[in-house]
Amino acid sequence: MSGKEIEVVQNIHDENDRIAQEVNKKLNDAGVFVINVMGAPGAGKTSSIISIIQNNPDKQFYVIEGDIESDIDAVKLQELGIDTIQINTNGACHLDAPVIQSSLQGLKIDKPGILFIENIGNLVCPAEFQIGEHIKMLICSAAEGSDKPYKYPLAFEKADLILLTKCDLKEFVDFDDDFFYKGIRALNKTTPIFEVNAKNGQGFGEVTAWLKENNLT
Ligand SMILES: Nc1nc2c(ncn2[C@@H]2O[C@H](COP(=O)(O)OP(=O)(O)OP(=O)(O)O)[C@@H](O)[C@H]2O)c(=O)[nH]1
Ligand SMILES: [Mg+2]
Repeated sequence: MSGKEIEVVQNIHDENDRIAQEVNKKLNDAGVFVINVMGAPGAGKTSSIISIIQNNPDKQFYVIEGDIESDIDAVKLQELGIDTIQINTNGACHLDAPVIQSSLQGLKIDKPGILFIENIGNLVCPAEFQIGEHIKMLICSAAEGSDKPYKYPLAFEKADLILLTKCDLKEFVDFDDDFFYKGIRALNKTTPIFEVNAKNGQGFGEVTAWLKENNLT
């Protein structure tokens, strides 16, 4: 990359971060805690969001669903009575702060609560862009294999909370716990890691307890 190209990329990141701060301030002032949900396609992002919400029936939740195309996830959440809007990027591999800023006009926020922003299914690009979040929650499924922290380090390094989903499938995919945990801890010494199964709700009680301990719900 030439010096000029590096400068342009840096300017794009700086402008994105400035808008991300504005988004964060606006939501923070409204008493809304923002969780950027990242993970590969099909890792279990939507299923985990639903499980966490169902574990906290008395709390107010909002969801912004990011997908390249379709409204499948938003419709699923809306049918469960969850305040959700859909964003389609029509090709872009991640959400950015300007997209979130303009989409907020479509989300009626009238109570404090938690806003999940489900990022585009992708284990690379979403980790590079702030979108106004307070924390990043990484969803990684056992079915993806235990080597993912080694191959896609940035997402694991930046995560404030990690959910290892589809733990019911571990035995069928030769999942190596020690290898997985060792890979994460080499990048990120402190992030809590919860093992969950959205098919029977296992592990989501612990996730809820962590959110409560940290005064997020
Ligand atoms: N066995 C098992 N299947 C799961 C679990 N969590 C999710 N799934 C299934 O995995 C598939 C993908 O789940 P989603 O929650 O839609 O994944 P996602 O990350 O939101 O997918 P995209 O939005 O398309 O990137 C669905 O068929 C789910 O039923 C789990 O804990 N165990
Ligand atoms: Mg989804």
